[in-house]
Amino acid sequence: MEKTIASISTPLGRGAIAIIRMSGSASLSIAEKLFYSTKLQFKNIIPRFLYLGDFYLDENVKEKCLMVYFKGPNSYTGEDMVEFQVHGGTLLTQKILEKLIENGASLAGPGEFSRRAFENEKISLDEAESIIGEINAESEGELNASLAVAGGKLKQEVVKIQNSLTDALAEIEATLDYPEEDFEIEVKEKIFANIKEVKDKISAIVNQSKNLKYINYGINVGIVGSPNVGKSSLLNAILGVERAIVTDIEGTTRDSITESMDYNGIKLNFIDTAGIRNTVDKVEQIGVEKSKEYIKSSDIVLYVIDGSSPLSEEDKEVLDLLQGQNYIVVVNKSDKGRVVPVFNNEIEISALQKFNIDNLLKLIYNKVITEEIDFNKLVVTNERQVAILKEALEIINQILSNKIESMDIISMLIKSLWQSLGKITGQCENERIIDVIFSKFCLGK
Ligand SMILES: Nc1nc2c(ncn2[C@@H]2O[C@H](COP(=O)(O)OP(=O)(O)OP(=O)(O)O)[C@@H](O)[C@H]2O)c(=O)[nH]1
Ligand SMILES: [Mg+2]
Repeated sequence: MEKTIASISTPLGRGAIAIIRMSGSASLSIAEKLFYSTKLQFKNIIPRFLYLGDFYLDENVKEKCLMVYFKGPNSYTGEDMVEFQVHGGTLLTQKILEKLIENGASLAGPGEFSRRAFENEKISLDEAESIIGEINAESEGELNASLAVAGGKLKQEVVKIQNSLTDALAEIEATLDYPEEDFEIEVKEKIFANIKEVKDKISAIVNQSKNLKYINYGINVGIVGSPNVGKSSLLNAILGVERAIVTDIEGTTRDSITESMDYNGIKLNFIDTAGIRNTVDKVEQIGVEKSKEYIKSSDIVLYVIDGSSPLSEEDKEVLDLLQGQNYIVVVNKSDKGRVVPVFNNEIEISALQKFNIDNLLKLIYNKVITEEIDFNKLVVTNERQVAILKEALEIINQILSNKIESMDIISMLIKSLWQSLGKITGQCENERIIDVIFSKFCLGK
């Protein structure tokens, strides 16, 4: 018999309420030894009803709390479950957990509740993964994408595709019974049309997920330029708070500062850097080196210049460093008039007067997100799932390549396509990969 597991499911630390839960066939009998409520007879317990009572930590020490029982299979894990809602506090929750373990429960490992949910077919593998995505989501886009997958949108799509592949396999079987030439050609055409449709569906999902890196981690935007052009002022104008120190002294910013904001569901991570110039100051030198590194590692660079005075030698040096990078020329201090020439791919702003900042954000977004993201469609943000979809596309291309004549080979490839897709939902994924996936969960989930 499977062990009954227990864990604290809310974050550790002080909070108004903490939840400790158990899953497994002994849940109720363990609870019976420790929880007492005048309203409750355990043999007549009503599932999903919240009972107020006392949890006995000791013969004389009790803690008022709420208890709820979920009768399997109607629970998160599919097993019998009991949850206690208690006053938050590290020591108290720890003691309650210890009590459950003393009375027969085992400590749950990370993701063990969700793993049981998967094993009892309450959730598929892609749904489990997107639950991790939801927990870790930092931008609205990432959250929405994860919610859709957790809600079964991807699974439904995969199952639909698999069903049409099963139909194709059945058709192939039929040709083996009727080996006339004409019939075989007819069936082949039908199958190819079917596979092309599958290809379009998968390609659409993969295309939507092109921006996966940006949806998951955001766009890194380096703010670089020579000293005093207004880089830190720009960061502050974007954030709407005085985050970075601004002075009229060259070399004010020495260390880089990163701050993020949400734009259209995508996180923009701005990195204000030290003005690039030759300097004897050791600390500033390190800052300048860092700025140069940020030029290379950013997804897009804002090359800030002071438009009200001619380009300096330093400005030109920075421009040289930008060759080959994705960058926008940000002509700042427009309030003071303009003397610099017009650049390709520029935008005029005033950090001081907060002029044109919204348009700058739009420009950054459009220059990086070249494939429009439609969060109403299915967006897969999990790297493993996208890799499988790409693998499936490769098999499809093999099937559609004109080189294959034999029905046997087509049938074999369709089978491997079917199995490949099964890895998304976990239908035929091996134990080891499943272990890795669930180990990414936090404790108590
Ligand atoms: N008139 C005007 N002044 C600005 C504008 N933006 C920045 N300044 C001024 O320019 C000076 C330098 O601004 P910072 O934001 O510190 O410049 P920085 O590029 O971060 O400078 P370093 O950190 O030294 O590299 C300050 O006196 C700002 O008030 C602007 O749009 N218009
Ligand atoms: Mg600065």
